[in-house]
Amino acid sequence: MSAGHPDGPDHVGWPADVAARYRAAGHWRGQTFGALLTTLAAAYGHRTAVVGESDGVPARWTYSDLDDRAHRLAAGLAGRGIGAGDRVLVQLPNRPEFVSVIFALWRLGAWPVFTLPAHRRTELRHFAEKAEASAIITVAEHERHDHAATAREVADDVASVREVLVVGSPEFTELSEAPPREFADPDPEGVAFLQLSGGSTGLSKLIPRTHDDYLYSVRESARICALRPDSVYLAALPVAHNYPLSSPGVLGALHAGATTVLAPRPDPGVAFRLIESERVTISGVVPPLAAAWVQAAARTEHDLSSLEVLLVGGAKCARELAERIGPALGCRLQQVFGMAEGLVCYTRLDDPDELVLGTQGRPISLDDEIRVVDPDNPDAASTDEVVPGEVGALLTRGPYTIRGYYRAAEHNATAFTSDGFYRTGDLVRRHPSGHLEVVGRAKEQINRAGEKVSAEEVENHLIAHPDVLDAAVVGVPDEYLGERTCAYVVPTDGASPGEAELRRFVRERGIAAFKVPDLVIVVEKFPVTGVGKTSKRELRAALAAQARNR
Ligand code: OOB
Repeated sequence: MSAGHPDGPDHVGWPADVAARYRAAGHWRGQTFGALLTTLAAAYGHRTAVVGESDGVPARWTYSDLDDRAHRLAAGLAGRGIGAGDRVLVQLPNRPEFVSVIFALWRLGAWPVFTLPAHRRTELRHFAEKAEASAIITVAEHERHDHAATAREVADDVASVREVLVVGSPEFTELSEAPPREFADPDPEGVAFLQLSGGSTGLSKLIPRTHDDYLYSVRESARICALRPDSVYLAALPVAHNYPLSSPGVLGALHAGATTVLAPRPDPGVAFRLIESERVTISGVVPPLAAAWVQAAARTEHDLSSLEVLLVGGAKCARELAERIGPALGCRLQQVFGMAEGLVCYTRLDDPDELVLGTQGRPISLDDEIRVVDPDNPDAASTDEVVPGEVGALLTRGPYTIRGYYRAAEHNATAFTSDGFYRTGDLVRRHPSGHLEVVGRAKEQINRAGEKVSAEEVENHLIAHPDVLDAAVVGVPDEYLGERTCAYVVPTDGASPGEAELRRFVRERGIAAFKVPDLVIVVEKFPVTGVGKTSKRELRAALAAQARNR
């Protein structure tokens, strides 16, 4: 582990014998991300690594440029006291500096904590506290939000945060131009960064991923998605998310010596222009975005003929949508079902259409262990498997799936089985080929266009309102988003809170806009289950009935 941050109560690693097996199999190769960039610069120096815009100014960096920038920035950050084992909140939109910042941190052995541009004060404060972050790297403004001001508020509240660095500011530019220095390469089996969980019980958990484990998934993702040096990957989704970061994402594209184009926005207007101008060969989107692209493709003037593969994942891609993608966009569909905790499944490019259209793929690795267990038993052990072909709850363990969240011993006791399987909370059917079909979810999470919303987290914000006695948040099927959030609320005696007021209240608690309930329904009381718990099943049924009667 990195200096000063011992493996211990904070971080659950793989058992020694299992780690030895992953090393022997060649999955874990003892390379860090910093060392990888050095290798890439030597192999692909003059090829284009990253294309994007920095504050409206077009940028086009070769592998050598990126390597040099990461070296200089690492030296600049070191000069500000950032070093091995430090946690640094990174909140950056899709711009080239995202890539130089994370490689600079990796070179220092510091850990990026990947927050999304959508996150707000309360979430950032939680991540900073939990990680005891020493710095926040952000931008001045993005999508009309003053990120620098929010970061400074967080820094005022969280004692560990010593620095707020604003990409694009003169101060940051100066840091980025420091004379390059070499730093000791961190332990490849140590934590490289903290990714965020979607969250199902309260707030998002921090996910410790190591250089070795993540690089294995990146390398295999690049291979499975057939990335080559002349591939061009369009990062349309926010790149800090695990999917556009590594499935195959920016890191997969870099690993292959390919070019990454960072789209500042994912809508067809921006994405199609970039596909044409940069001759993009591959991209990855969530189902609602795939639907928007399919629709827009029918009337676009842009030439999309370079596009070979479109990955769709993050949420279930309906069969009807899956069938329209290839014909509409003139490319091959590749489904991806993954999670920041580890496991990633892909349909393969040479799979028969039936599997590509009807499943969410099979795991990256033969060493990904998959168990499908009794869905009605939340404590099911990894050995309680259902009959093959039946629907069950997915458990997994493997060479790039974590054994525990960061600093979360209590939660880990239920999120993982005693033998180290991660309880994904997804309901799946396993096909004889090993492909998984995702059929639902057993976790208290709403998947809103691929963005994950923890019901409990939003309920807690609602209950904080003086007029709210109790709250229950459920997902409602939505044609465009897949699901929307609906909050049922029981008011305190005599109170009658309005929907707009409650939505405003939740937003002003400082959370991402995608977590603000789409719908708020005030009721007198909640239906209860046999044991007296709020019956979300009945609330969902009531919503479905209401929708039918409309
Ligand atoms: C990706 O990662 P997360 O951590 O935001 O969310 C993971 C969860 C899964 O447990 C599952 O509930 C859902 O998102 N999910 C899908 C899906 N892909 C993800 N549900 C149905 N069909 C799919 N294709 O979302 C993520 C990470 C890496 C690659 C792709 C997606």
